[in-house]
Amino acid sequence: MTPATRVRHASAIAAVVLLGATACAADTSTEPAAAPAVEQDDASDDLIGELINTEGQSVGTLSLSEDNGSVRGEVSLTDLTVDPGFHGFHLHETAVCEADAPDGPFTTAGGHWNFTDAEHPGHVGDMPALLVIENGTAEAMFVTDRFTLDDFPDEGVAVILHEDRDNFAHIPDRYQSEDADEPGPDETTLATGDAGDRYACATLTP
Ligand SMILES: [Cu+2]
Repeated sequence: MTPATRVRHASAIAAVVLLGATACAADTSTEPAAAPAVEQDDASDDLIGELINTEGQSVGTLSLSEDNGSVRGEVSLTDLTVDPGFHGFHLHETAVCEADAPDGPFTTAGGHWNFTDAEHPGHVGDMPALLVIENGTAEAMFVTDRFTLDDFPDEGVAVILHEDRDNFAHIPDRYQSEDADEPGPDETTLATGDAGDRYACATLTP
């Protein structure tokens, strides 16, 4: 045994003795064991938004709840008159749902909610596309870690269901926009996913 290995050996024994001492101390303790921290699922903290269409009629809800460090979203929509298929579905930055906004329905909800430098589809408020089926309903459950419910600003945000599909800025380099200098997604695509007009809107306020 070299002097160096002897020293390491001695340290290992010391560590074992120390661990033993700690275990003994714990065994003789009369303190009740601390209960493990359990995250309470407090339904009152959930955020629920009721979406209205451009006629002001309710078409269902999006609810968001904390789920072990991530957020669970549940969507249940009915009476949708958009084409069946996938539709862009995002949180937008301003909690205002104005069907008769001057620039078009629900445009006052602003752009996608985002507090990072990311572009679409990396925005905080980018959620999975919603599949509307032939009978005009859409049901979905998803989990996201893009935000927590604590991240919501006091004024809230809006959720928007769009008329069109979200392309998630997936524009292969063989395509070039008239507005861009180079192939691939242009500025509009990187901001919106080209999901088209806004069909329904809800505010989500903590
Ligand atoms: Cu949107």
